[in-house]
Amino acid sequence: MLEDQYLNLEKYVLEHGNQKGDRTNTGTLSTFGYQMRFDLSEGFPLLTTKKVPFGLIKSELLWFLKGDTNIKYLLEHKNHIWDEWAFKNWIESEDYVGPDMTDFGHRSQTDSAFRDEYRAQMKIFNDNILNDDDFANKFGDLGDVYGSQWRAWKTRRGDTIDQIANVINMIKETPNSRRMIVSAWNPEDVPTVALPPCHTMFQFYVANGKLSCQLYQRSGDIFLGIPFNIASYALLTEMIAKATGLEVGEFIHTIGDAHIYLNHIEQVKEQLMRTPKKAPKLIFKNTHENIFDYKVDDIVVENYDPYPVIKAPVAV
Ligand code: DHF
Ligand code: TMP
Repeated sequence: MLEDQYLNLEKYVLEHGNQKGDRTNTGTLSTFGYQMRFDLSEGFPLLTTKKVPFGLIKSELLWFLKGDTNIKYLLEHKNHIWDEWAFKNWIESEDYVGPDMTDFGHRSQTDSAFRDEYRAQMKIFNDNILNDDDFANKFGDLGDVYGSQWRAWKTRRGDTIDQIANVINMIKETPNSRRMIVSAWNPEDVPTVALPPCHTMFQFYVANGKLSCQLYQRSGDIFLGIPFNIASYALLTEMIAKATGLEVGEFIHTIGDAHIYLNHIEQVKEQLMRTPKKAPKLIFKNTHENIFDYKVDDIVVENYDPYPVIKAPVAV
């Protein structure tokens, strides 16, 4: 089963992970260097052992592909997965006059009075982003995150490189190339960016009329982030295969620091008690020659019958 790749990762890290501190002070069980292989011809690797919100994965990927780095687009699509990182810019700025939000990630989990205040401030923040363009320009932008690295990598000469357009051209024109790489890791930007890129670089490979993709992810939150990342790169591979007239091969997911946060262990154990079901099917309702033209409604999954969602707090 496609999903066993992921469940085996959870099992492996539960059993063999090193107990290790981390930037967010949550604590993790962590393994260094792990690889999963998903044969995309077997189905679409959206987990069934818990409900994974595919709509959010789609809008996030289309946001990256547009080259957009402002969470306004995500909010317009009711996608809140990047809110905390933009919110942080606002509360740390001079414009912020509300109650103290320092360390909101931890405090909102342990202090219910604080949680209400935090939710109220987050609502104000979201409303401002959606309704006030100046505010959105100032605080909605996450800086040089994926959208910018992928579509408008800044060069020393002062121009930009569209890595996605370039890699699609290479897949079409020189499919045997061993240089079909998109890199998001820019050491110059790492100190200033909201969250240094977790998906550091990915490479394409063409053989026997099939397109494969391998991702090197430097850091992976096994319970929350990784299920999104698997589905997102599988979707990207499917879209690029369509655009280049190829079938899909494998998605190979290589992770550097693969970790289970200590406050996700119960959730992981609960997930491991569930027996995976058949993987869903990805359907393109409309296809576009130009992958930058896709809209969220063009892409759907069919026959997705997951177990219920398992909630877990995100470490900020
Ligand atoms: N930080 C950490 N510590 N882990 C992450 O996975 C992570 N991911 C980021 C940004 N920073 C991160 C971007 N991607 C969720 C999933 C992916 C994601 C951010 C958040 C998440 O919370 N997923 C929940 C439900 C989300 C919802 O329904 O709104 C889930 O149950 O999958
Ligand atoms: P770090 O920068 O200290 O590694 O923290 C980033 C955290 O976010 C880490 O737990 C990995 C997680 N993450 C993912 O797993 N997938 C993602 O796509 C993103 C953006 C983050």
